[in-house]
Amino acid sequence: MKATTFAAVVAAFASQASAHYIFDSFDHGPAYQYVRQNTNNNSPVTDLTSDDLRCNVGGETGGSTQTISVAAGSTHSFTADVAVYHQGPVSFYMSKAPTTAAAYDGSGNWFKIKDIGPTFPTSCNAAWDLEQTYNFTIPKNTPNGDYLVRIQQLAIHNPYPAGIPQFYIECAQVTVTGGGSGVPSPTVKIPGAFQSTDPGYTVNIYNNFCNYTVPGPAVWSG
Ligand SMILES: *[C@@H]1O[C@H](CO)[C@@H](O)[C@H](O)[C@H]1NC(C)=O
Ligand SMILES: *[C@@H]1O[C@H](CO)[C@@H](O)[C@H](O)[C@H]1NC(C)=O
Ligand SMILES: [Cu+2]
Repeated sequence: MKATTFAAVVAAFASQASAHYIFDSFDHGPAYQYVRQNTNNNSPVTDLTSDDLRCNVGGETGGSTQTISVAAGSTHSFTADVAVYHQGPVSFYMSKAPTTAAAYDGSGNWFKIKDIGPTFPTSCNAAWDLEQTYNFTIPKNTPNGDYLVRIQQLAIHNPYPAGIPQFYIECAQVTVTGGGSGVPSPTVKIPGAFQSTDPGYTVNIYNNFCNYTVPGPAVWSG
């Protein structure tokens, strides 16, 4: 769904009490097959200092989540239960597990592999890519091994500081095969990668909104 209509937003609010969205499916598979299940349902994380920013509340380990093999250079997707309808950027991160993806809590280094920011088809008039499914590609030179792949949609529809940006995040467990000897950089820790002073966090998208910088590190293109 490219454009979210006002009617769709109203319908979404009417149909779910605390209506948000959750990226529960990887490569269009069953919910939570390869995505870690969290315990706050479709609610966002808003605390910039919380470990919950890694893989959502209750997502510290794999539980019954399986790990899927993905070839370096191949394209995969996360799908949400309902299409994203709060404006904001989407980013994808990866972090290598010291042992298995299932056992990893995401406390190590993360690197970013993709950003989807707004476009400005006309000056100071943004278009957001609000979808139910978002694609990403595992960089070709990613070293083989187990990783968490993390999707983050940062909802900034209620501008800071009156509103608080909302992080919609999930982690999938993957084993990268056919990879290379790249050195992913720059790396960040989560929490720590996002500050309440980031322009992409504090911006008011309804007021003189003419450019946008997606929060977090630069993308590693691998
Ligand atoms: C997502 O990936 C699939 C498979 O590679 C491709 O057919 C589709 O066009 C992609 N969608 C977007 C929005 O990039
Ligand atoms: C827009 O660009 C200006 C000038 O480079 C920069 O200072 C500002 O932080 C940017 N705004 C956002 C929301 O990224
Ligand atoms: Cu919401």
